Amino acid sequence: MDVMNSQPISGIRFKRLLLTGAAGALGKVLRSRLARYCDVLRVSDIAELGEALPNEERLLVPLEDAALTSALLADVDAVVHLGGVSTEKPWAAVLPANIEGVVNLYEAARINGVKRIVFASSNHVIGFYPQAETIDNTVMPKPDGFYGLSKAFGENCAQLYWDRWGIETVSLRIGSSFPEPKDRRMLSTWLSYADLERLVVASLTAPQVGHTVIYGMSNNRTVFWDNRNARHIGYAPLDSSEPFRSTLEAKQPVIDRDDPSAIYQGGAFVTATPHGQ
Ligand code: 15L
Repeated sequence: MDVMNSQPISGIRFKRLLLTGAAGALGKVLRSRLARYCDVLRVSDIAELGEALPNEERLLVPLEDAALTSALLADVDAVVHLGGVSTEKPWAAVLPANIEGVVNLYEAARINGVKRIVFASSNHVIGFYPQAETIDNTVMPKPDGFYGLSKAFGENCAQLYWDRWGIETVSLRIGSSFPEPKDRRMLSTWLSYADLERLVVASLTAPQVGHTVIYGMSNNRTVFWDNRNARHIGYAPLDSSEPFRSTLEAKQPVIDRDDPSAIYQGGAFVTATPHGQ
């Protein structure tokens, strides 16, 4: 269970926000945090959502069901879309959740007049860039598996709905959001839970975003990513992986330069089989 140690950012109030994927790892983190910024937090998932918080509406909705997804977006001010597969999986699992699901979500936004989506994309959209390179949000995608490929599709879907229907999205290429960084790669990719909240709130409230891609990382000293093109989001991370560096470097003193997970930004995902074998 995430222990919130930050005060909510003041002066932000929505009537109703929708959080999809609320039963997932980051969904659980954001559920209690986002509830502080709205009169009603509508939460959805395909998994059991547990006990309701006082200002919550809970709905079990498979996003591959277009009609249910359309109803899910009725009367919401904005969506934080975490729903779907969040790690490497066989295509049969990725297709309904992350491809059909994302199209249904954007169609539902268009039908219901929802104008802002915060889309949980992933660093696995660009996982095959080397760790030795610093990239910004203009590089060509280099997905490291079916999961990363589906997130690249989601980002393209966001771009289409901005260009044709004026629905704004901030696509968050989330690095590694855990209570603490777990290995040397995460010294660069770590996103603390408090910074995740800051990133999502900034993405919901920035005045004009069009479709913006931003990397989800804390204020780490060593980085793979450059967020200067996304300054207009106003995301100001306050945490850093630096306090964990000495412990993680002592645990993993030698980096195997022949190990793909040490070479590429996507880490172990670049060799994870997408076929479930
Ligand atoms: C992700 O996209 C995953 O959802 C998460 O479980 C982490 O493994 C993360 O990427 C990462 O790259 O560390």
